[in-house]
Amino acid sequence: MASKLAALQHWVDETAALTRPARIHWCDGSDAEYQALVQQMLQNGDLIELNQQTHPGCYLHRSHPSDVARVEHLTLVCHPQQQDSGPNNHWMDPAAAHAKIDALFDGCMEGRTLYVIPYCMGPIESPLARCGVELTDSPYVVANMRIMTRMGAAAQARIEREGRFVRGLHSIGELDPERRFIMHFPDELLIKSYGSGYGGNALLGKKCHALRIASHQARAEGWLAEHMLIVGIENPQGQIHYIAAAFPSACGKTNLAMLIPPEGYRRAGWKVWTVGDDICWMRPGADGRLYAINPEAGFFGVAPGTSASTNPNALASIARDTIFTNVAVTADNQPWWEGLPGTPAADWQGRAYDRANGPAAHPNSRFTVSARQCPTWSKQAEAPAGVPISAIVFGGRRPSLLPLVMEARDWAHGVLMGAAMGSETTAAATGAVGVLRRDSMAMKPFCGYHFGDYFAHWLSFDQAGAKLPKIFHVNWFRKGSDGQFLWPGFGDNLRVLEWMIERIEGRATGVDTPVGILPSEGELKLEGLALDRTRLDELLAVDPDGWQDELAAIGDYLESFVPRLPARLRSEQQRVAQALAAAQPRRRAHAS
Ligand code: GTP
Ligand code: SPV
Ligand code: MN
Repeated sequence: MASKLAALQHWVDETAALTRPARIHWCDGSDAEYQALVQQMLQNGDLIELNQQTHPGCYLHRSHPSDVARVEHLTLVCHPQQQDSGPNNHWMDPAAAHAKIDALFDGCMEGRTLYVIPYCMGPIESPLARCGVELTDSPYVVANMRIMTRMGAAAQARIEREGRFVRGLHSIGELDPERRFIMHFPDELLIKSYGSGYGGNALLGKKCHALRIASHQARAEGWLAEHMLIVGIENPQGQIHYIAAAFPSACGKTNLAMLIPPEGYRRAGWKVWTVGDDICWMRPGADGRLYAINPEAGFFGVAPGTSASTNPNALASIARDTIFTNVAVTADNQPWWEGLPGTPAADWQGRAYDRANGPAAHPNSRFTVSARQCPTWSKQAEAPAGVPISAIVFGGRRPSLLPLVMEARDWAHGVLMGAAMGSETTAAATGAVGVLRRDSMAMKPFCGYHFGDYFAHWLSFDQAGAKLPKIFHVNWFRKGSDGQFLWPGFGDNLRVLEWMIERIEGRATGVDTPVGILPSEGELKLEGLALDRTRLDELLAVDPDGWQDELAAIGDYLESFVPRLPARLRSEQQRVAQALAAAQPRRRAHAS
């Protein structure tokens, strides 16, 4: 008996009877265990040693070429009633889903080891943290979970104390896309994932638990589980504002969380502290403010584009003890991706590099690294009570229309901004890249229940006594007529965050428009930035016709959640649409 908790022991026994592993290993989370796993994977080819002089403790994993990203069409949220999963999720009847996936699990671990991974999402002493256990036959998953979560003996002790945990069963199966499912059973606090070894499909503590299952729990318990970074902005007086920001996958969360201030800001004494780069759990505290923890302990970050000019903090973090997945390598066996200096010798599939084969590193190639290795890792990231949130930011890749920044007039307007979010798709999920789609609160692939109920849950935080954060919307990705990004982005995004803080502290007035409050003349600090006036005007322009079309499209989108669409959200959309129409009757005929 390896667990004192009957429910845990029973589930492990039952799973072993189904999957028939050759042996069972209970993970303790120790260094020795991690090193032994690495040695085993170096021998069986799951890991390839990188240059240990330049990158000590760094290894490369090449996943199956058909298994390189999340697979949304194979990801199911199985509530007993289909309508509870909503049009935002794929659904299967739970009994049918269990039967289908259990048939795949039948005998799938023969000759293999079943690893039992107890883990805690959040600081181990935090009342906001939640625990889970993942059962997997993948040592790569174990090694990644060790970096990404508080994994091992301490988590198991908490689980045995609390008696309640999220169950996640995973097997790489045959890595056959035809035999691949990522299934969620929120009522049972249960995840079953088969046939993928990649990222969010396989590291079940991450998107499956900390977002899909947790969002369902959070709704029942009065908190929020969100696809957000958490960053602390310290001004020269030493005051820190914590900001949570939701951007869809591969739209800039890791980069904003690790931002390095522009030169002038650094000299003035501004500092940036990283609390989280992907997931945020928050709940109202006794003082009415929202308090947030990062449930993760590491970063599973996008490699391409990470460089000394864009994200030096990430680059410093991954100089040692990092697992790289699907990056390229140089002739002297250093990890390489597009955006780094030097040249690749072999691409992400291990072929001699040939530009005819596309990028050397897969566009969704990643690094897995402990958050403790980040130079700007915040001490408050370990605080059991979490950090108070001053602002919530929504944003996405919008080549046109959406201004650099705008502020919601109140909570309901902010919820509308979040619900209406759109972004061009990226390589983080399989499918077409660069297609504009609605991605409410960056949660389209991750909300474990009906979006209509989710919007209502967001609205419900607006209660007497609540001291809610201000809500903003940003767009770092607006393009000019030359097709280039108008805004420099990265470190310069601090200029936008500073304006938000000025608004929070009541020092900036902003200018009211029908779509939100924008910086007024001179309020965005642009010293040291070579941004000409016409580009700035374009970045902050509000095109009334374009916005009327946008509000109509938002209205249509919201209708898709009827009958669960909250009336308050629809009335908010109508309010903005009417304000736009009143401010500027249409100039051009509607060409449709
Ligand atoms: P997930 O881990 O998939 O959730 O992604 P993420 O939201 O953390 O995105 P990340 O910060 O890894 O950025 C993804 C890509 O966007 C990288 O190639 C970045 O270089 C690029 N990027 C990030 N911030 C900016 C920005 O401010 N401007 C521009 N132009 N590109 C950016
Ligand atoms: C994302 O796609 O938003 C990620 C990577 O952060 S994954 O862990 O694969 O979900
Ligand atoms: Mn993400």
